[in-house]
Order: sequence, then structure tokens, then C-alpha cells
Amino acid sequence: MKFFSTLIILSSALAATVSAHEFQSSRPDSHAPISVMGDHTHRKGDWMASYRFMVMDMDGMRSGNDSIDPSDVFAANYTVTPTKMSMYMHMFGVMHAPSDKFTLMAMLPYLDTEMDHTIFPMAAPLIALNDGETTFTTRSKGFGDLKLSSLIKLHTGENDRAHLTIGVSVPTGSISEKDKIPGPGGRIDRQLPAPMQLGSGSTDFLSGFTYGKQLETWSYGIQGNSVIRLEDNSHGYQLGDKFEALGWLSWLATPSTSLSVTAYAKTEGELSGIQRDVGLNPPFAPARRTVTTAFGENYGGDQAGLRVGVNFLGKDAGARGHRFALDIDLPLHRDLNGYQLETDMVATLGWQKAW
Ligand SMILES: [Cu+2]
Repeated sequence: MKFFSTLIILSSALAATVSAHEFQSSRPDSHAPISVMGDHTHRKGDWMASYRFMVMDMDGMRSGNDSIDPSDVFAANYTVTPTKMSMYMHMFGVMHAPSDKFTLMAMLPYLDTEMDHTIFPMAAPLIALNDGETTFTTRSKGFGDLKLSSLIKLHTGENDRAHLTIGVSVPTGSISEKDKIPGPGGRIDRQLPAPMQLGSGSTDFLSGFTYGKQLETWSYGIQGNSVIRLEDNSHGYQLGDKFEALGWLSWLATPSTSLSVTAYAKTEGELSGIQRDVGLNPPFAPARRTVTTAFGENYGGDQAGLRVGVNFLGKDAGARGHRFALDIDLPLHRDLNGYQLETDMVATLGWQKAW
């Protein structure tokens, strides 16, 4: 909460320097940096389409605040450790305002995820890996969970605005994805652990609060958002709840280009329950554990970092009204529960157009 109070103090300091003018949606910084979801509302009758392409790169394992090696994970009694994960996400969005008070938003992601693993060398012969390989890669791809939200305007001032977001995440994404995983019987199709599944499997409650203010050549905003899981899924587990607080500062560099810095802090709970069909102990060594991702204690944690971004709003004939934006996330603080892959970089490229 120290993060939040710092943001509020920063906001008040900036507000004191303001000169009044209309909130201008024709400015590139009237939208938050592209990685912020549900940041703006629309006027009655407006429609907006959006597309985001996200790349997430996770390289190497971490426990708490420390980067660790596969040997550390094997020493902690695990037989297999992830070593690397890359995720590509295509996110499709539609917004529509049936009235000035309410804006409806729908978002559907398409995910393509790959995870590399290393097997404890002393265990490889026991799993009967006669091919001599001690690594394997799993992949999953498909549509994820559909998020439906209503953005409710709370305040529209001369140069500031605030809204509430209330929504639901519908479990349209599969949680039955399988891929070839070595084990008894060789490399055969087995249930993938939660990070490789396409959805949460549960109906989740989404909520958020967003405030934004425009100055002559600057603007800023703050947002708090959360994801609360409402049930266990059909595979017997529940992902952790998520809470995030963020604030951004944008500078109107030219009439069509703004540059931004975003600071964020987020926390996610452990996975609860037992993932059905994901083995906990290898049959050849019942005292050992299989892979870190099979255990709920190796999920969630706290992260904070900075994102830098650019928003572009087309003004000339061909590109008029088209928005293009890029945002790069560099995590600075990663305090992860148990043993997990660490996030090194997230890049978001987006397009938006309103009618
Ligand atoms: Cu919009």
C-alpha cells in the first residue's frame, strides 16, 4: 500500500500544476499505455476494436528473490525443472457504449505457449529414456478465457475522469491440454500443468478502478484491478487471486505521439487443490517429487517493475483515428513462491480504432 500512497501524493502534486481544459480524446495519451486494460470509457453509440500482440519471455528459475540453477531444483527433491517458457498472445477486443454511463468490453486471447524442461540426470535412465535426451519441450495453443466487463463512469471533469470496472472471466479456454511428456511408458501424451493450460477453468470475478487526468502536455492515471476466482475448476484446482496497482505518466511529445512510463506492483496467490492427472511423485522413486509445476506452492508471488511505452494516434488521411502502441515491461522486483520460472520481459504491441 506504500506504492499506492506514493502514487496519490504524486497525483496531488501534479494536479496542483494543472490549467483547466477539456479532456481530449483526440490526444494519443487519452488512452493509457497499451498494456493497461479497460483504461478508458466511450461516449454513447461509440464502438472500438482492438488487437494486441504480446510476447512474454521467461528464462531461468527463481526461488523467492533469487535466481537459481536446475541443480538447486533437483537438490530440493524435484525430478524435472522447467528452464524456459515463451508465450505469444493475440488479444482481440471490442468495446461499445450503449450509454454515456456504461461502456461494455469483451476480450478474447489466443495463446501459443512453449515450455522447455530438464530432467534430473540420475533419474533419466529410471524413466527409461533410452534416447539419451534429458530435456523435453511442451507446447499448447488455442483460445483462452473470454472476459466480459462493464465500465461504469463515476466522474467526468473538465480534464479528468474516473470509472469502475466490473466483469466476469468465462472459462472458455481449455484446461485439458496434453502433450508428449516423458514418464512410465515413454514419451506419451499426458495432462499439462496449469501454466500450460489455456484458461483458469473457473468463473472469475473481475473488478477495477481507473482515474486519469490530462494536463497541457502531460497526463497521468492510476488503476487498481483484481481477479477473484469464484470456484474450483473441473480438474480439481483453483488458480490464485490476483491484485495489481499501477500508475502511468505520459508526455505528449508531438500532437500524434506520447511517451509513457508505468510503475506497477502486483501479487498473486498460490494454486490451491491438486491438479488432476498431473503426477506428484514419480512411480520409480515415490519419495521424490515430479515437476515443480505440479505443486500449488510453486505458484504466485509479488512482482513490481517499470514499463516504457509509446502511443501513436494517426492524424493524416490514411491513418486517421488508428492508434498504434508499444509497451515494454521490465520486472525489477520478483519475489516468487516456491520454485518458478522468472519473467524477464513482456512486450505488448497494439492497434485500436474507434467508430
Ligand atoms: Cu475503447
